[in-house]
Amino acid sequence: MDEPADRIGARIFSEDRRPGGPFRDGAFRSTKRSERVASVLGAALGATFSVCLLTGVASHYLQQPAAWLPWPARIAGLYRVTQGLHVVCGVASIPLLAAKLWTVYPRLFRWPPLRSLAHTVERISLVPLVAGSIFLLATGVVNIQYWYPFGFFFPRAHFWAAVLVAGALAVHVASQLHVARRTLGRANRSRRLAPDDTTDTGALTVERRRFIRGVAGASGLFALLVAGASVRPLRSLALLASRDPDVGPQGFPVNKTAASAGVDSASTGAGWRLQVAGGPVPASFSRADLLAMPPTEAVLPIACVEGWSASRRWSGVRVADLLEASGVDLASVKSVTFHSLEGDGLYSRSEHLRAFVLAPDALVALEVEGEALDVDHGYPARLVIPDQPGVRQTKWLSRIEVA
Ligand SMILES: Nc1nc2c(c(=O)[nH]1)N[C@H]1C(S)=C(S)[C@@H](COP(=O)(O)O)O[C@H]1N2
Ligand SMILES: [Mo]
Repeated sequence: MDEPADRIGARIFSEDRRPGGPFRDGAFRSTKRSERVASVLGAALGATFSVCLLTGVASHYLQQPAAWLPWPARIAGLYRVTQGLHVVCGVASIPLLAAKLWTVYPRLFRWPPLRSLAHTVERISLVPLVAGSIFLLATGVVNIQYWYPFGFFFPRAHFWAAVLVAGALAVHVASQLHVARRTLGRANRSRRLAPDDTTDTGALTVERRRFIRGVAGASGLFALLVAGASVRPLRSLALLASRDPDVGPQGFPVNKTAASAGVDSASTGAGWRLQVAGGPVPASFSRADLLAMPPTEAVLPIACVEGWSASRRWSGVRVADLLEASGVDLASVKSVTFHSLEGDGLYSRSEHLRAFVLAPDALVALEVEGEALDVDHGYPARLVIPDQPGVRQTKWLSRIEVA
């Protein structure tokens, strides 16, 4: 695999300048390492990272949707699946990345360290690749724990780190594809070496197979530790998940309580009104007015970006019906913004495109599972829309504005 250094490289990194320590020949002796082990782990990481990238881009888009890009707004559970996969694949990547780094880090101490321009570019791209990947997994894990020890805004930092990693990964894959082809090829698959063979070839010893199986097992176990946050039968295994989808007021989780949002009983009491701006004159509805309108029922999930999700039967007034009752011309609606009593929190309002908000199941919900909403779930009224992230299912509605 080590091609000879080009001429300049050979002069700078001559053999008699080779440092000792980890740079000496045979400094790393574990027989678990080989190019094939690195390739197998790389391929597995390629798969989990690709799922994370696609589902991450989807989540990013849904949090700031653009009208020019259509999205299947009526598959109610789609975001639940994509975001669940995002978190599960991210967590499953942790053992894979750790094993991959352990397998390849001795290469940092090869001599000569830089062999050619192409080799130098490939080495440099490893810095954003490794640092970015660790950053993504670390910030993702603390985020699903609702722990924000860092000063930056998580979604933006996570997004830009992903852009960086995707670019560095493209360089890495392009430069390493020939190695993967060779080591994962048919000839190598059937070649086996004696257990103590330390040559860095593609072939697998018994020990290397066991190592890969162990890493795969650890990765599967990590996935199980969070999957239960959205897959109900796995709830009891979800030790790493910060929410149990069946625990909370009315039997499902709450991210922000009314008290922590500064929503008190004075503002949700008899004087509460839902204002609708966008018709010929501003409209206003009490909770009794809304309850008197034709009710619509829908089974929809709350799918939090943090990976937990819970599907419930909601009942309330269809957003389209409410707008019509307020005199809004539905044909000209482009987007609708929902404001909360919460005031000026990060999630105190949400703007939704026409396709989402006029869906037949898009509700101003008043009840869940046949009971009036708990105040922590958004009483007197909350938004519940198909295929939208939880952060955009605004609770404690106060005002609706049509654009
Ligand atoms: N006004 C307001 N609405 C909000 C939030 C908030 O902080 N303020 N949190 C959102 C988030 S992040 C989620 S996941 C859902 C959770 O809804 P639940 O508490 O009823 O489960 O509410 C959303 N609605
Ligand atoms: Mo959320």
